[in-house]
Amino acid sequence: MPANTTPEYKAAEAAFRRARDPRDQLDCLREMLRTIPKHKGTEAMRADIKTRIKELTDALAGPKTGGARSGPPTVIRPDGAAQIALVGPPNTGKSALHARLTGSHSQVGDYPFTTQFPVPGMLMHDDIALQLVDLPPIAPEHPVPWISNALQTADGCLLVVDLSHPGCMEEVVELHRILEERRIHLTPLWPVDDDHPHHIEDAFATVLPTLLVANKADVVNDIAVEMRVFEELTRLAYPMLAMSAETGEGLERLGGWLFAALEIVRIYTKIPGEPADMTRPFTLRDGATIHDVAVLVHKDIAAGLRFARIWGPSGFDGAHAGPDHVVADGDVVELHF
Ligand SMILES: Nc1nc2c(ncn2[C@@H]2O[C@H](COP(=O)(O)OP(=O)(O)O)[C@@H](O)[C@H]2O)c(=O)[nH]1
Ligand SMILES: [Mg+2]
Repeated sequence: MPANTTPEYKAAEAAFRRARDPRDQLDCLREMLRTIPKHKGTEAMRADIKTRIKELTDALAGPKTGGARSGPPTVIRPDGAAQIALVGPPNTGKSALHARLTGSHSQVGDYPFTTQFPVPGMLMHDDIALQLVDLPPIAPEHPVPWISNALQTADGCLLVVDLSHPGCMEEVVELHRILEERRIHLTPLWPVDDDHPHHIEDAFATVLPTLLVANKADVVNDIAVEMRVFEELTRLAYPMLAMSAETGEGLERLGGWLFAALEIVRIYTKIPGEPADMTRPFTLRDGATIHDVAVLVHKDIAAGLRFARIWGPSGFDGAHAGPDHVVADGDVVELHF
């Protein structure tokens, strides 16, 4: 962060870090550019902001006929309770996992670099959906110019590795180097607090909570031993799950793992005098309040909110609660405004 910035600029930067929707990010970037003090000390930062604005505008524009760029958009608009990106070296089975977990038709190939563009898909867990985004491999021989924009919208990532492949560790080291160059930092800590992103003094750093997925467990002799060896030799402390896209082994644990790690809270809303809608919860994060629920329902409701009645873990029998009341997973909430 450049020295001597204004509170206005700091607020815009904090909002940018929190923003997940690329369109909101673009608004925040414009606000950052508008509020940043214009002197020598902020020159590099202003150039960075302009580059980001240009990249994001291009990414959102999608295919351009007759232009230099063509193909699908490179930024996927977040959907569902969270967006999780699949990253990893070539041929580790990212697309095979994606297809099996989400029912997508992401192309699986027995040659590297089959996946060229982000492919979204939804993973169902109980009554919520998590968005999984399949991505091209991250490897030195295949630069992906838009990778930081694509990862900026994610809440976390699956680092998919193939422990049966002899070059696995070198590839994972390379992957980290490439990502760090693009200012993307993987962390074993879930979830990330956007206001204090691990003390990285870089507005454009992306800090991604990471789960290591040891895929192809079906062709590894003793997957638990291999995972321990990998952890010891690489010194990477990511939480790990073993899986096989081939046999389906371990796949059923992913939804629950992500739900807990992301600290997702499901809230069911009801209208006075009517039964609650128990089919489609709103999803928030641990620590969210009645006010946050109201914002999700409608911002006009949030503005005029007086109180709520709550049934469930954080209140019972329709007890009254104010806008600051912290909700809990499974609460039924009736908003009064
Ligand atoms: N044995 C085995 N092969 C797998 C598994 N997952 C993927 N593959 C194979 O690995 C190759 C690469 O898969 P793909 O999903 O395209 O990898 P990506 O480049 O990471 O997207 C394909 O031949 C897949 O059939 C698995 O769990 N076990
Ligand atoms: Mg692929």
